[in-house]
Amino acid sequence: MKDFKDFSICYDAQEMLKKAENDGVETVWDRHEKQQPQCGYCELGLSCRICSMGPCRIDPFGEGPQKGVCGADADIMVARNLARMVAAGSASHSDHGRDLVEVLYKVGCGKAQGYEIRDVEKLTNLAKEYNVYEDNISIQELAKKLALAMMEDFGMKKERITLINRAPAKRIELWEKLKVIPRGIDRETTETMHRTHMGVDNDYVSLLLQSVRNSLSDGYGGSMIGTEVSDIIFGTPKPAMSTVNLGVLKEDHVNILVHGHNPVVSEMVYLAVTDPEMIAYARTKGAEGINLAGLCCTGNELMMRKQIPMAGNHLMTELVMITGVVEAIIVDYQCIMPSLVDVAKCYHTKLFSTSDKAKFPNVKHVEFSPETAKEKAYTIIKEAIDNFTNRKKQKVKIPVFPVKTMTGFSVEAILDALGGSLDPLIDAIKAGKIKGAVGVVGCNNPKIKHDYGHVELIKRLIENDILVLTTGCANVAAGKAGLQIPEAKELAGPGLKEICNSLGIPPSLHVGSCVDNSRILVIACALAKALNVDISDLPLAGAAPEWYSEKAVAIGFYVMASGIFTVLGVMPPILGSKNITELALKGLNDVFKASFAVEPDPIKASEIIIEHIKQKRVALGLPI
Ligand code: SF4
Ligand code: MSK
Repeated sequence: MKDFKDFSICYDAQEMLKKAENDGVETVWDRHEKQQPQCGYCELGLSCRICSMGPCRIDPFGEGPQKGVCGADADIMVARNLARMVAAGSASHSDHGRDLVEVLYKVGCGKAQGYEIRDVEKLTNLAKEYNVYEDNISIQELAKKLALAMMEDFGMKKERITLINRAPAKRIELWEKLKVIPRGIDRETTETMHRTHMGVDNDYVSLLLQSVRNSLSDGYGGSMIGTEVSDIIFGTPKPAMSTVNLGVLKEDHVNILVHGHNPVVSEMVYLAVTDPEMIAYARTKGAEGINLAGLCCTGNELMMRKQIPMAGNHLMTELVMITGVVEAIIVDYQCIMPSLVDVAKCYHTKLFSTSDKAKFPNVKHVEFSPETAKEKAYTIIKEAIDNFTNRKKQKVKIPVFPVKTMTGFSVEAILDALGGSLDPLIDAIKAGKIKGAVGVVGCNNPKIKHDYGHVELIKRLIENDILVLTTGCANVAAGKAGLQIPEAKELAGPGLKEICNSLGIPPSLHVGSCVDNSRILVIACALAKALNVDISDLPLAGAAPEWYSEKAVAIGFYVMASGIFTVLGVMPPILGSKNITELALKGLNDVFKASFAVEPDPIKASEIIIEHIKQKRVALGLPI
């Protein structure tokens, strides 16, 4: 008998896993088990299939081949594989950012029905930052100008991307010395792919430096643009309450879920489900109304701005359908497991794909573009409503009641909560009330007990007076565990509790989706500038306790390269190269003044982070 408590700490997940077994539905955990043992060469980074002289592998025990057919050794193989992960991750975030810039441009041209400029102040500020501001032109014209200027960041017209200038002077100086300032967002990804072709860059250090440059083109480029333009078009998030877990689904409503990363589609879906005519139509089918909920980062985007409830994170995306009450899942792109199509077949759920970049066999594809998004959203919602009558009562089970969670902590919202400046936060850090801050980010991975890594780490950090900022799937874990409501201050150490009390904030803040890690960068840069130090001097750390995605590798690289020590819960495929392992875990400190640690046990990870923060405080002459 399987004990599903070994799979997830969440009761809703455990109950749905039991039901999956009864319903004969295969899940990500089943497939993970069937894959055991996973390939040891690949785990170590010691396999290569870059060219057709291969595939090749290197024997880690020194008995078999030590070089690929082309002569690539372990260092080259590991570095190339890692670099390609960074390139894929950066490309994903950056292509998402580009889609938003295109919407901004079409809003400027008056061709994007349903979309508008919601944050004029941010538009104006960014136009100034991009040096394209004119005060005698319309908002629409300004949107167009900014979009065109941002598009240039993607190409090779420039020496450096614009928003890299947000970093403190000392960091920029270091990046200049190391020649890792990104020149163009697309350019760096292309160059990484070029360098990792057989017979181009055969020096592992050089490959890793390019990986850093590529990742910075994501963090201060594609992702940062993605966040800023989303705020301009959809509104800059403000703190507000919402709900989370499978209990957000409603038995008497048409349940529609949005999944993926890009808010371009989901915002139009939101518009359609709140239309009284559509609600009236749902009533004609016997439903009380329409219930929209989110999954993964599209869910985060909607929750941050519209307080739409969150059904679950990465490992919940199959389980959500096992409730038997989901009429439709509308997906955009990224982190959408192909298996969703098989799970949907076991229930009445209809899947809809919306991007030509992310299609699924046998799934209805409704192509969204800024020009047609609104009408397409209505088409899908109508079909979802029609599907309500196909629901099978005997298959329905919603295992929990929803829990409250707080959302909306954009940089602007954090500044507002602090009274308009970072000074109260700096004073609290100086006085030791807040010992430091940690970004806990990233996915779920069946290699780690679902949500255990996130929740245990966050609990330990906040009880040690460390403020936590969460993004991506970590938000959902923290929210479900009740760590993101102001009442969670009771779980915090005395200093952090006092600050949370006076500001009315939780000790763990929902900062947004995966691209919104850029918000954490902005805060780190602003703190360093305010104190006239480098980011690496600050008592900060990053953690990705349950990461799975190539995007997380890109994030890890740009966070480390920004000077922030980063702890990973899952080992990246680097152990096959002693040189690269040594560099990642230690040597990077001499180059970037930050490095990585890998620790799957969240309690031990918290101890490593707490010690790191202590050391940074001592170096700054602050009380510990
Ligand atoms: Fe083998 Fe070299 Fe080709 Fe990789 S690039 S598959 S190591 S021959
Ligand atoms: S959704 S990248 S599983 S955080 Fe951003 Fe979650 Fe990771 Fe996808």
